[in-house]
Amino acid sequence: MRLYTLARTILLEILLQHALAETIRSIFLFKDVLKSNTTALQTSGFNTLIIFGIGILENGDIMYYSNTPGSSDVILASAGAYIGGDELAEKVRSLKTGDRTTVNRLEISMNAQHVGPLMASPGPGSDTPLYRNFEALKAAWSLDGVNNDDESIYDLASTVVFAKMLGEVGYKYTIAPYTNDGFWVAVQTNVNDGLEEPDLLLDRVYLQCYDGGAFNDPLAWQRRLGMNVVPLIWVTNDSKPSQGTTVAQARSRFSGWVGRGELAGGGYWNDYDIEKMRLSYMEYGKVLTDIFA
Ligand SMILES: *[C@@H]1O[C@H](CO)[C@@H](O)[C@H](O)[C@H]1NC(C)=O
Ligand SMILES: CC(=O)N[C@H]1CO[C@H](CO)[C@@H](O)[C@@H]1O
Repeated sequence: MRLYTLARTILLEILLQHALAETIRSIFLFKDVLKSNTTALQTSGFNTLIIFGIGILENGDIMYYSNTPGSSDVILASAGAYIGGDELAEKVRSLKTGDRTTVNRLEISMNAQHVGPLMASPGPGSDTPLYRNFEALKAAWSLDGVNNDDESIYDLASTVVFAKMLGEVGYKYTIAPYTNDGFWVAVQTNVNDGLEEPDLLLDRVYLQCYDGGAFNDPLAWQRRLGMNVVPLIWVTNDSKPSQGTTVAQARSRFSGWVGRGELAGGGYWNDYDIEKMRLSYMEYGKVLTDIFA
């Protein structure tokens, strides 16, 4: 009986992990976190928030670039210390810790600017400013992952070294491709070399299925990458209305894909537009909780 109970517990845990691993419900935070409706972000069914607009400076400092009128860029970490301010740190941490929050994973999203030169010199060592800055930021913001949204540089060698450095710091590593699948397959293969589920370093792929990636087929990308992906669609937006997706259209696109095969989850680009266009977080979130329960 004891053994049976133990076996059942283990089985349940495996099932649970499997289920959790399959139901990513994400949204990219384009708006300054200090100005966005964090209550809505916590309570609309999302389990993953990805904070957009992080960049590395030439000296290894980490910057939070403002994409919101009236906000300015903030240096988050320098010389191995977090200097982004308590208000911002508390706000970001609250996304995962609020009383009613459904969020259990926080990532920052960045491009590949200065990664190549910094990996060449001083390199990825644990005593470098870059390493220590990422360590300090992880602690201050309680981060789980770093998302690589490289859309221009595509340097394989430095990308892989940097990803492994972030793994040493304790981050998971994710990507957000819209094109260039050959590059991303090589990144996945190299970053995850010798690793297996559930210990993959590159453990998530957020695939842009709008704008430049409008014609991406998540199922085709999954076959090439050898892992399930999270397709992203763009909510209604007045800068490129043709790329906007209403709640009803979002439901139909995600259902269409899921009807053809299992996905890792679904997600949206981005919160700024939801607020600017006075859309409903709850309605967009419900599409994800219905389809990726
Ligand atoms: C933020 O979202 C919550 C929950 O969706 C809503 O009740 C509230 O009115 C929103 N706050 C603002 C300032 O829009
Ligand atoms: C994410 C994004 O590109 N949002 C845009 C939506 O439209 C407004 C203005 O129409 C832009 O300011 C945003 O940058």
